[in-house]
Amino acid sequence: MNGAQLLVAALEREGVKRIFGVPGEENLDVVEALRRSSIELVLTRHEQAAAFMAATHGRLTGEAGVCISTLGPGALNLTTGAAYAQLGAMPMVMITGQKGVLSRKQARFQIVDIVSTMTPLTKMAHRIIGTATIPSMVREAFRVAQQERPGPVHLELPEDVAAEGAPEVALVPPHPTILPVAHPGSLDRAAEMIRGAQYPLVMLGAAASRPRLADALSAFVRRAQIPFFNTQMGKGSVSGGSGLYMGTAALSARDYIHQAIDRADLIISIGHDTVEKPPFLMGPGGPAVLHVGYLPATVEEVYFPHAELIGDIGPSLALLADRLEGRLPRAGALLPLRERILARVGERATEARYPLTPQRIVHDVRQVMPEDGIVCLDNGMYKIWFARNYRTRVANTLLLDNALATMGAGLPSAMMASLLHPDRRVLAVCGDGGFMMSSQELETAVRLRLNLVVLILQDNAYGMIRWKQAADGFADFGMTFGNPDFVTYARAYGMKGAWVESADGLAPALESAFAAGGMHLVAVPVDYAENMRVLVKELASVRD
Ligand SMILES: Cc1ncc(C[n+]2csc(CCOP(=O)(O)OP(=O)(O)O)c2C)c(N)n1
Ligand SMILES: [Mg+2]
Repeated sequence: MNGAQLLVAALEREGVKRIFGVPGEENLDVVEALRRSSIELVLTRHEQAAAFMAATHGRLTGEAGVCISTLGPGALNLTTGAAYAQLGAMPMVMITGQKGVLSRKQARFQIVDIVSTMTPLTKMAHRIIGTATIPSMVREAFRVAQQERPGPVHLELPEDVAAEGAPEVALVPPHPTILPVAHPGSLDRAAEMIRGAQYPLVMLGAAASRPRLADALSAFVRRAQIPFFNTQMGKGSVSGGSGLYMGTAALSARDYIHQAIDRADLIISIGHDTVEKPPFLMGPGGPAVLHVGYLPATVEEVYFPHAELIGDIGPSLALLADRLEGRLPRAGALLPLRERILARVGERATEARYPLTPQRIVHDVRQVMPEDGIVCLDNGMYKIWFARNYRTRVANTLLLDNALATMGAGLPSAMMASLLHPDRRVLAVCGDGGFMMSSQELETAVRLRLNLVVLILQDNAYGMIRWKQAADGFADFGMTFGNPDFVTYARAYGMKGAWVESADGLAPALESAFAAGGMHLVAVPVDYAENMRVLVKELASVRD
């Protein structure tokens, strides 16, 4: 056995089924070990996409996704994915090659200090310097990546260590961990705060979307009967139909949902992670905030909770509900605002304008997606519209990145969702800018025979920045570009492509793409005039 085989055996022991990446010659021993293993090597066409896919595996399963690259240039291409997983709290293990460490036959060719590069982008970055430590380092990598707050870990395996004969070292088996639950003293204090509130409101943040939490959160909301809203990354974490959903805070202030937030005297903030664009701004004289989290809140200028409930969120909330159930006569005090907020947000959703309005696109997508269908967004203007207007009823069915908010992750994250859930409808929604940052991965998706529909919103521009430019009073300059003919482009990859030709054409185009199965691209022209009309002019009149 050599170091590479020991590494792969340790990965198998962690339950790894797939590794995503682009190998280089420094990884060849690892590739050979993978060939003889149960793990599938999934080649991508850019390392960044491999990292986005591995991170999304971690996000959707709680188990670290794994990606691999060569040294120097390949490893540097993983860095955006590392930051994506770090800010987004997605467990991931990145393995990169390196030249031999015992001799330097190629001098400094391609050598970049990747461990130092990765250190600020990860929870842990280490070079493996001998085969004896491989089992413990792999176990430690997965432990660190997966434990709260989850994130990326980097291991560098130099090619001479990979090729070196490995002694008989036992693998370190993983074991189940049970997290501590909130202390009875803080539970009593939290319950007292909530019982004393006149206008309580629950907020569900990014950590509320951890895959294991959905049932516990839904139970808490059902038992406490306090209305809730969510942050962008907290969408779907409570099963729908509770009648308590008030909206999504896609903007930091002055959206309709802020009418409820501003009236609340207590916000029970569950799983909020301040990597997200603030869902509301704390300031002097605002509501009291009770932070419920796996870890204490980070204190920010705009987020400084007055009390905290720290511990495993699910069981802690069950104990909190024991102290609240049936003892909150004011639980629903903010509910009378609900109808009006949701009605305002839902306005003009069926307008027959062409090019299509963002509201219409969100509406039509919702119509063709079943409750458990997964929509994966890239980053652009439409993200705000989907966050505000798209109603989710199942956890992790609207995957968006409100943390690094990078362009280019929409398609790879949808590919991962489709690999994990081949029997569910999966839709990637991308702008014409973001799509072209990872469009080469269509080849990967076709090769993997995925069932996936990619919807491209075409405005021939970096629309989001163009909107900000206009909203800030700058001249319209420097934000437009040309595009390939997306239908022809899709066909070149062996996929089906369709262009939406009328306002009523989007839903049928998506429906027939899903019905046919396989890889489809649907391109639709979008009219972003609504950005100004709604998000600037109309919302300016919403009470501060
Ligand atoms: C990698 C990266 N580069 C730049 C940005 C800044 N940025 C945010 S949205 C955006 C425009 C997105 O354009 P497009 O994908 O066409 O979506 P649209 O807003 O036009 O719908 C840009 C440039 C970013 N978030 N990520
Ligand atoms: Mg665009």
